Amino acid sequence: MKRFHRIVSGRIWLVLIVGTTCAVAGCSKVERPGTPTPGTSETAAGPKSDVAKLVPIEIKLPAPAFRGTPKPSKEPNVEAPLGKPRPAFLAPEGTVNLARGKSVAASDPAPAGGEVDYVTDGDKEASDFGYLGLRSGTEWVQVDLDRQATVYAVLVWHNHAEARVYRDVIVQIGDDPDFLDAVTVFNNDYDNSSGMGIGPEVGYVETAEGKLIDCRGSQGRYVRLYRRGNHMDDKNHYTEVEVYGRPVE
Ligand SMILES: [Ca+2]
Ligand SMILES: [Ca+2]
Repeated sequence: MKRFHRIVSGRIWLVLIVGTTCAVAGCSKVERPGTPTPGTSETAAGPKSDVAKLVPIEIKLPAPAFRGTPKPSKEPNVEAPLGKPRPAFLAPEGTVNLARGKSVAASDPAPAGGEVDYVTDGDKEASDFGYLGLRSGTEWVQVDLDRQATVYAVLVWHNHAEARVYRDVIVQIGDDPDFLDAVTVFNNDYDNSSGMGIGPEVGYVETAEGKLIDCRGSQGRYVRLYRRGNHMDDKNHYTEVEVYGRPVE
């Protein structure tokens, strides 16, 4: 039944939602193939001696699965959908998803739905049974990459069955599991309601393409992703998190 739903949803979207399947924010931070971005050049992404060839990272997208009529968002500072597929994101050759199968911790000791393992199990399809649901408020999940890595991009899917705008999307990378010392690579909390400072990034609409965050070669072992509900309800969902990088030698 789940499979049928995905197939039907996908076909409907192929017909009806052409031009919006990639309606995500963040595409402004990526470049066309062959055009190194500031965050993926050998000077910005790592040591100057790192002259690895830049290639598009390979991303396997889930099926588009919007259902129902989207509830208009009144959230301020939300960028318009790109209206076309997200351009390829370039990173040094050998960059892979380091998060797959890795252990996940969450701020909520008793998640209302799902398991923390869902965040890195590789299943990104839209399903009410496929996401980790955390309590309301500012909550986080944290992926342990097992070892320090140079991170070029984080890709996250919340609940992409609906066109939700998640609030206070904050992503940090650090070597300390308690994140007392970490680098913030994305923060779109415009009113500091999560108490971590006002962030410069804008909001975006959740879709099957997920949100790609340019991490510009930040190094660390842990990646933490905060949320504070979304424009439809106060729930925090995590379907999948991918961390594209290379282990530090
Ligand atoms: Ca998953
Ligand atoms: Ca906020």
